[in-house]
Amino acid sequence: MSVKDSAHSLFISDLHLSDSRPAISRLFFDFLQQTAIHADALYILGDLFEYWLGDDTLDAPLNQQVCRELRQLADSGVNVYFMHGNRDFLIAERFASACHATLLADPALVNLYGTPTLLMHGDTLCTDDVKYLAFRTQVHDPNWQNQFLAQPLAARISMAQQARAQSESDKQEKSTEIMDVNDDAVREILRQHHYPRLIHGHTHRSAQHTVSLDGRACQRWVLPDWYDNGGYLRCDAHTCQFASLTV
Ligand code: LP5
Ligand code: MN
Repeated sequence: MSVKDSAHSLFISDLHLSDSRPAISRLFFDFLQQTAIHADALYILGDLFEYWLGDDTLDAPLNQQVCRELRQLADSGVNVYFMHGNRDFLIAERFASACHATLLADPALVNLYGTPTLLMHGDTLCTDDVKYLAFRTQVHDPNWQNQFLAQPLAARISMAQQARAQSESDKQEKSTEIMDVNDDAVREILRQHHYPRLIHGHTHRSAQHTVSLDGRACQRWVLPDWYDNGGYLRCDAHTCQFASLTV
């Protein structure tokens, strides 16, 4: 069977690549070279990096390597798409063009082999997490971002570390329900986009859900994180299925 006969796209998110977990970076590069190379498209739905402090960090060794590997994939004919997560929302056009990737808005509605499919990172569906959403509004403000990006790198690293520490401590106080998607928010976005299939990450609770809504059954696919091992979702014209990758 030729590659075209088995046309498919792959979806990943929440890799949280960082120098502190080199095995996951290696797993990702192997995935790009051995698995993603056979796909029509690779969709990275946010949190590729543990955090991103600005496109002026592109020449850090790990960032450079990730970019080189993505560029090789794109240059071999695979469309590479990138959506922001809550850790790497500062990725901008300079990064995307260096990697030969296309930045996607969140949400993005795509026609996947005839099935309308809504792609999201997933954080905006967690509407019960009021404290997180307030933080998100602040750091998505263009003025805040310009001021942040104008700081020296050492100051940005320090602020990111403080934010991470605060986030970890706040999460101890939040229930698992608060940090999961809100069912009404899911229904609302599905209605707004005329009942597509939904694929998102962020919650790290990989699963396939069926949302019964207004007499229809919408599929919601939640992508796995890449903390201990890795994984991806593969969709073709007929079906979607999860696959896992072992370090
Ligand atoms: O990230 P994760 O998955 O562990 O938790 C998320 C939510 N937390 C966040 C915060 C990020 O982890 C912070 C790191 C981002 C670095 C980006 C670049 C630098 C930006 C610098 C910003 C100052 O996204 C967490 C959710 C959870 O998902 C589940 O959905 O609950 O939300 C929070 O924990 C938010 C907190 O409740 C409130 C925000 C605290 C940040 C305070 C900033 C203090 C910095 C002071 C600097 C002088
Ligand atoms: Mn996330």
